[in-house]
Amino acid sequence: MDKLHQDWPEPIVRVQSLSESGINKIPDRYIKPLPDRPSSCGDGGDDDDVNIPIIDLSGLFGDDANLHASIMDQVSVACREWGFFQVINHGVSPELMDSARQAWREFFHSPMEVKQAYANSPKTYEGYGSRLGVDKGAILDWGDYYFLHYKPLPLKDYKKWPATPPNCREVIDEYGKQVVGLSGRLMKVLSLNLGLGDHDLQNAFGGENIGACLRVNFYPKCPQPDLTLGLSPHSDPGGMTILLPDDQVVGLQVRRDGKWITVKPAPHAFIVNIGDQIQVLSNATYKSVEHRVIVNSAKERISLAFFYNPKSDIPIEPMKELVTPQNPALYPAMTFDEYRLFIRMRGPRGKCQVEALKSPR
Ligand SMILES: O=C(O)CCC(=O)C(=O)O
Repeated sequence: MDKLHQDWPEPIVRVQSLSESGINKIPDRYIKPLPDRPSSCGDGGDDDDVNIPIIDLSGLFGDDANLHASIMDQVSVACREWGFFQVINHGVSPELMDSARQAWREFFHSPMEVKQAYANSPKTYEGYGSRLGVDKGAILDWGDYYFLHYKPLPLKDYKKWPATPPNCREVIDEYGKQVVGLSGRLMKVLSLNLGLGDHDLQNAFGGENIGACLRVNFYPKCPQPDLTLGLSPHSDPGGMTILLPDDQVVGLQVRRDGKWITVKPAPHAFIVNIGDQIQVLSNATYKSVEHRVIVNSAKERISLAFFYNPKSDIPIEPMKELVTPQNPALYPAMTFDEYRLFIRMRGPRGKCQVEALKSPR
């Protein structure tokens, strides 16, 4: 049987159940090798004074040409130099952001039998999960999650979305609509900044037929946070990620110049990051950046990662306008379906997956 048609290689243990059982030592299978632990000296340490750029989008669609140019420029610098930035005044309702996070908190605090009804499998990953990757004996991350599809329409299946709390499906629906709207606006900005027409990047994603999915991450309290990670280093395989972080607890770290920078979220900000597919389409003008999540012993943490992806069955390759004799195409064409299959078998692995595609021609 090929790897993706099997079930999980070992019985699934919910990290939340482990955490709530009151253990004071984490099981061996969550203990990371020394160099991968959060405060290992080998990673250059954390830099507390630095933050990713914060960009106020409020002037983006107004009449002030200077302000407009300045915002375009801030996004351009953030995409080229960071691959990660925060946006405020982005047009998504702050109340909706709060209610989406609250609905998911309530879901994760529902009785286990309610959550188990949505238990997922590696075939599609949809539903309630506790591991990524199917390697038997793998060291696992300290987190549970829920994964669902919002787009395209044939994949959007309300029955696979939680019915608890009662407003959950309605809130996800409206949240998805507004975040897809924000993603479309950002795609235009990126496209123009790459020197393309405002619709070109979106068209390369398949126009209206993009994919969009949500992974809600739930990181329970951890009695030994120095030994493990909530989510191992990875770059996002899709197009662009719009992350709603926890409003109380930090945890996301971005790799920059060999150091891990802890993101300090601004109130009601979204964290935007470039995924592997935009790295490929932009011929590495914009790069997806490695990130990871640390956990702590005092507070649980929740985050909503909304992945805005190309249509899954069209070839994604460097855009012809960005390929010249001086800048040859760095990647071969591959559909997002093919790429995702490759990633899902292996789980989070830093940036080695997109790097493995590199083939100067
Ligand atoms: O929890 C976070 O802040 C980041 C989550 C993340 O990187 C992901 O879901 O891919």
